[in-house]
Formats: sequence, C-alpha cells, structure tokens
Amino acid sequence: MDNAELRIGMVGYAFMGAAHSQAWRTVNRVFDLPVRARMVAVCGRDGAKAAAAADRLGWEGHMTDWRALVARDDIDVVDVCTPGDSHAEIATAALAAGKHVLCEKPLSNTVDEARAMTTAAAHASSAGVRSACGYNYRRVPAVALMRELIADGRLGAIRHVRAAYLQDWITDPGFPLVWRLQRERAGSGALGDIGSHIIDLTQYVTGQRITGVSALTETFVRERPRLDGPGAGPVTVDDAALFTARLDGGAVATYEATRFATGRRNALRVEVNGSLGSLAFDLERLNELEFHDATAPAREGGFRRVLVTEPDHPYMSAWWLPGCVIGYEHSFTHEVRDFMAAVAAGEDPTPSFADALQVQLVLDAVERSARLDSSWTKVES
Ligand code: SOE
Repeated sequence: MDNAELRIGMVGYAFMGAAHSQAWRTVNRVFDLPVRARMVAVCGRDGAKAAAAADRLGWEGHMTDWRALVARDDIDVVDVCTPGDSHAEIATAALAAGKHVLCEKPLSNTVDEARAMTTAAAHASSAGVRSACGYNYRRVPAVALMRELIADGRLGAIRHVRAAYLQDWITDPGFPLVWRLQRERAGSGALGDIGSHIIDLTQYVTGQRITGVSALTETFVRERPRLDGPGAGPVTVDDAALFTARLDGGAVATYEATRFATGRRNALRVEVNGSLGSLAFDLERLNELEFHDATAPAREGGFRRVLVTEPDHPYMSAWWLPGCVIGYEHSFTHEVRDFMAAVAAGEDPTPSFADALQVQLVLDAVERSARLDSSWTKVES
C-alpha cells in the first residue's frame, strides 16, 4: 500500500456496486482521512457492461476476471458487491492474496461459508490484512446515536426490541425470477436480504445478541416467469419471514422481513423500550430519532423528535449546517470512511466477519425453526 493511497478494486457493479462507488468517490471530499481512496478497477463478467460501469461510476479501469483483479499488485482493497453465492470464494481469495476486504451483506449464503470466511479473516488479521461486512445502516447518524444513548444508559434496562423491514417490489406475480428469488444464488429471500439488516442493526444498537428464535416463513408466489427462457420456474426462497426472539441481555424481540408489504417501498423501523425510556428509528425519516424519556414528569412525557443534524451527532460535523439533512447514500460513505480509518490505523474495522457470522447463525436458526413449525430454536454459538 502506498502510504497515502488505498487502491480499490470492486467486483460487481449493480445496485450495491453503484452505492459503494458513490461512497468511494465521495469519501475523501468530505472526511479528513490519512489515506485517499483510488478507484482503480471495477470487475464484471461482461466486458462491455463492465467498461460502461467503469465510465459511469468513476473507475479508472475495468476487468472481467475477478481472480486477475485479486492478483494485481496495484490493488489494496477488494470490495465484494456480487450476489451471495460468490462472496466466500472472492473474499477468501482476496484475503489470501493480502488484500483488505469489504464484503456486502449478508456475509454468505451458508453458515459453513461464513465460518470459513471468518477463519480466513482471523488469519489475515494477524498479518495486518483487514476485513468487514457492509451492514451500512449502522452508519446512519441516527442509528449510531441510538447506540450511543443506549450504551450511556439512557433507556435503562432494555425490555423490548421491535423491528420490521418491509418492501413490496415482488408483489406482482408477473415479476420475473431474478437471482434474489433463487436459493442457490441468494441463500434465502427476504430473510437474508433485509431481515439480516434488522438483526444486525438491533444487536448493534442494544449491544445484545439473539440467543433463540421462534419463526415462520412464507412464499406467497411459488412460480415466476423465467428471465432466461420461456415459461415459469420455482421460487426457492421465502417472500416473508417473521420471528420472535430472546436477547442475551434479557430483552424480548419481534422481527418481520417481507417483500409483500404493499406501499412499503423500503421501510425499516426499529423501536427499543427500556425501563427509563424508549427510542425509535424509521428509515423513511432517517435524520430523526424519536425519544421518550420515562423519567420526565408524565405530563411532559411522550415521544419527541430529535433532529440528528448537529455537528456533535455521529458523522455530521463533516457535512452541512445543522438542519441540512442527509440521505440513504451517506450511510455507504460513512461505511467506507470507517473502513479506511481502521485500515489506516492498523485496526480491524467493524462489523467483522465474526460479527456477520453471528447474523448468519441467527438466519440459520430462523430457517430451522420455521421448518419445525415455529418451535423454539437456539442460535448456535
Ligand atoms: C433489497 O431490495 C435491497 O437492495 C437490499 O439488498 C439492500 O441491502 C437494501 O439497502 C435495499 O434493499
């Protein structure tokens, strides 16, 4: 690594690739960091599309073979933005080649792959090679503030966690059989894609881990038009996943992840109730946090809105004047900021592959419970 540069190679350039590119492009223009991100190459199987993506997203070059990308001497970081079925292979090869790795969520399609990735990450870390998983919502300032307030004891003992991540992009039965609806490509459906976000987010803000679950899953539309030919093919993942859970600090929780909540386009909401008060976050109002202080006189009680745009709120001093709001894309800029700062400091960034493996173990417990008619299922350690 050149002292002042982190040379990035990204694999995949669809939605997440575009979000990550925006972050790499922006991070040094906003944050004061000891290293600069240099967007060396983007990689995708189709040469013409990869070239167009490089041009559109701001990469110096493009490639079609991720193995060649990983082998390059002029790459320090491999950013994995592909579907889940290739995360393990690319990330472990990159770590073995001495590249720092940022891998999109969920970490992998299976627990076995996540374990292998975590072992590889631990070996790499002892050689100074860093890795992290891209649970970007941790980096929304209001979410980071929620964690700080809970860690400061402002909610007292945490009793309830209530989390929902609702989308509606496949409610039309004519929507085609994209990779996200195929188990061998995506691992699971709404559960792994968006349920993983609320599992990670709630564990992050409360500092507690899920120990057991009772779950059900449903696939409402079981066949969809094929993308690559005539006729229909089977949907092999869940459309919706719901579960109750216990956390190791004594809290009880409910989780809901679905792609069938008509009218809810990308609605993530989390509420935490403690003995001294409550906090609620809603992604559709991501510059705000709702706070109820149960220690205040009852006649002054109720939820009040905290506008999270002050310079002493997480990440916000780098942006605009107080009251000038930010959005979805900023969570990725904050993610790469934290990743780069940790790499530059010679520290392991978070969430680590080990943290992401724990999310994977919760996903696995949810699927096992659902298969057993919602019977209580412990999360493996
Ligand atoms: C799913 O539609 C999706 O793109 C997720 O994969 C992302 O993680 C989430 O940020 C937005 O929705």
